Amino acid sequence: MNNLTKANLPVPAPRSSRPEILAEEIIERLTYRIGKDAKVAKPHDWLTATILVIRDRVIDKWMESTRKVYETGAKRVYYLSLEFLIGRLMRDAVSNLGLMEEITNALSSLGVDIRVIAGLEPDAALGNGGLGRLAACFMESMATVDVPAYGYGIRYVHGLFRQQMADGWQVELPETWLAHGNPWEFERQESAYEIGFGGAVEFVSGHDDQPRYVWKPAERVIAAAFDTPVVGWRAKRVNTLRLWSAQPIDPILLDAFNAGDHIGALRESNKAESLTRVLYPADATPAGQELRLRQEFFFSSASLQDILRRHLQQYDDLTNLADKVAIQLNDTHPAVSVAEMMRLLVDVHGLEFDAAWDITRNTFGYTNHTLLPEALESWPVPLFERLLPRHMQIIYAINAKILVEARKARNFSDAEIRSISLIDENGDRRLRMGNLAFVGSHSINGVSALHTDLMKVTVFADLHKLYPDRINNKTNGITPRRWLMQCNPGLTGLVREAIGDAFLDDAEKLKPLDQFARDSAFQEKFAAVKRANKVQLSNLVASRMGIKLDPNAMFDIQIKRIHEYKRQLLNIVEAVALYDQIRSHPELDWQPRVKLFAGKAAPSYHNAKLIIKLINDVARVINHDPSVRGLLKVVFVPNYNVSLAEVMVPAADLSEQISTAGMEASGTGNMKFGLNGALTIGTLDGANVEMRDNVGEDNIVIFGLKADEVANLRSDGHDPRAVIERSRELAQALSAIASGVFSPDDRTRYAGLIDGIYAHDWFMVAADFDAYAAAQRDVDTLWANPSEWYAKTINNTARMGWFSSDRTIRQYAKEIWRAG
Ligand code: GPQ
Repeated sequence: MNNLTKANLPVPAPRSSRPEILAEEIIERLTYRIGKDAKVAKPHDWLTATILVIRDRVIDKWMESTRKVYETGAKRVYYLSLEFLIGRLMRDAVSNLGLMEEITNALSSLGVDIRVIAGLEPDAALGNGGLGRLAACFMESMATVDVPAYGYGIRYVHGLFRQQMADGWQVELPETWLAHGNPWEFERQESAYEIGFGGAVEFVSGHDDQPRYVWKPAERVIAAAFDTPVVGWRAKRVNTLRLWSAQPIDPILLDAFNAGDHIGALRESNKAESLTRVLYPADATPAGQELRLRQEFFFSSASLQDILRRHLQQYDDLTNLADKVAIQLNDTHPAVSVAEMMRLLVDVHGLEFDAAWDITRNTFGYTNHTLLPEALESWPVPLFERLLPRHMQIIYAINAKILVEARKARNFSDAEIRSISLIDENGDRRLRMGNLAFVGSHSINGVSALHTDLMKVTVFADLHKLYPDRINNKTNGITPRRWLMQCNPGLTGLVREAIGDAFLDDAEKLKPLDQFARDSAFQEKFAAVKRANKVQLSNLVASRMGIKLDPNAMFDIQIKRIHEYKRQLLNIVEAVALYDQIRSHPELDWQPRVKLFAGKAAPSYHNAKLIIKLINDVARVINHDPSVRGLLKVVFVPNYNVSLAEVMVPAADLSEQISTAGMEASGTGNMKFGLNGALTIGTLDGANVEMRDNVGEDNIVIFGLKADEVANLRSDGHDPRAVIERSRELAQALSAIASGVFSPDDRTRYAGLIDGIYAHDWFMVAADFDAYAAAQRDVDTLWANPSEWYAKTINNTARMGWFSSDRTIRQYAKEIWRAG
């Protein structure tokens, strides 16, 4: 068909949104796409049919958005991330399309309850925690604020493991989100690329005096694209999340098969497919395994080949790449992209090295998400060189260029030069991915003001001296669609009643709600919404765990990955101290509390898993002790994921954001809770600092050491033993845990964990304990005064709008991408 006849092809009319039509289409999909009669269809079939109908509405907008970028020549933004923690999509899509009522009615006319089938949708967990969830919020916000963007990542067959409890211990089970197929995605067999590994580099003499090289990989696999449309609020725009799946070049080696080697015949195929089979479950701790580096290169190379193909198809010119393309590296996981872009520009497209370098640097931006030294990715040079020999060469060339530049720029000491180098020469030689991402980008951003300031004086101190204009801050945000409107319809309805609808399009327009903070009629309604959300969570806990919660008690919640720096241990030690106090001072006016925890531990993180067990051990004792008189309950809710967060966040009275100051880059759970009307108890860490600035210091409970105090204490010598001896409550709680009061079946279970607090207290659990316990008693006092409590929590909802990821994305678009 030639282009003329193509241009004359009819475009289908946009789909109707009338419930009768929707219902008809659902039956039609059930029959012709799924092959089921409505009479025998299972709930899953209804879900799939419904998603297919919703997807059609999304497609109309999707094509329009894609067409528009071609026509206007707008700059495209590419967000490269090894993780996208998406969660369920149906409610999000329906709500952003504005079809909630219509779909609900269509389904109910067919005798189907939307809540029942919505609960069957798998929770897509292609990520570990905050970093992956941020990528998902960003995808939704980029569509909302009309930035033409593509997310690129990996289509893991198994997302983050399912967490089960066995006698209080975490057990990991495989997750199978694709078991019933994935009706949201489109497989694009035509968008497939070859990805190489290993082999050798060959020298080819060019016509010019520039040496030319070609990489001859020893192994090759295919990257195949799967696209999921991402709808923005009010369906203004629909962007694409493109996830790569690895496939073998030869699905079966027929020679081997015919010779009787049936297993060997599939070896290639298995090897290719294992590349994208599972998500690495470690959060902020590099696994350091070859497969991980293969995953990183695989998705980087596929994405860059795709980006260049699309660009060349439209512009047939690479010199304007940085004007038309912005690529954001979500942490260092895709940092090898810097070298791969250079290889593609120089070896494949024939650009000069220096010209290619300018294009590369002007195209990339890099977001850093942690300062933890153990979390900074680096690869042993021999491993990297074996897997990516041409990239290693290119990196040496980049390094030479940078170090010459540094020597010229100013009088750097040898130590400073060593820290700028892309190669860490201390011990075995390692390639520093953070440094590679830094020098290959025009913008390096942190994720909260404090974190960005610390970046400049810690990990990137010397690179910052060399390139003082590159580090900038972009404080994280969350999408208010998922994290207010969808997860908390009660509060959303109440706010609309009070201040109208403007906040639906601009979260900062929640501000007028401030006027209602001290309005007792409004406070009552606000409290009723909170209580209803607590009842909902109580029902979930009752049905999953058989534990009964009192929705009148304060719900005190800490949900996030289990990590020592996040200090779930501080929280549970305080619970033990409180338990002591309640028993020894029964005459005092204790405020009933339920302490809820949820979160996964990396399977290889011993102390994190032990902390989960400790929480469960403490829960068992406290929850069964009649002398507690229902004043304290401890619950660890298993298998934390996005969907569980959507129930827990709206039900929180108190939000625990208690990381050791200087260690949490930003936090985003903190924002979700504040927006949903919880009071925060927290340290001056990450974005908590900016939350305090926004909500006002009277509306947040801040305690503990500040980041500089932690640093000073660590360098000047902290004597935890002396601190513990001065604090009776702490000493008693620690000794109870260490001596086996909560683990009669294994009295020494926690001896090592508690020993760490006595010996070095790296995470400042002892150092911050008294301040934390005192802050908790302040919280009790506030809770005892409901009108004060609700005034503060209403102020929180009113003042958290700035933490919308729409604001964050607008800042990225304006200051980093120059797009949109
Ligand atoms: N974060 Cl390096 C992760 O979730 N995983 C990681 O591997 C790294 C960081 C988090 C970080 O701990 C939080 O403070 C941030 O709020 C979040 O990234 C998003 O920036």
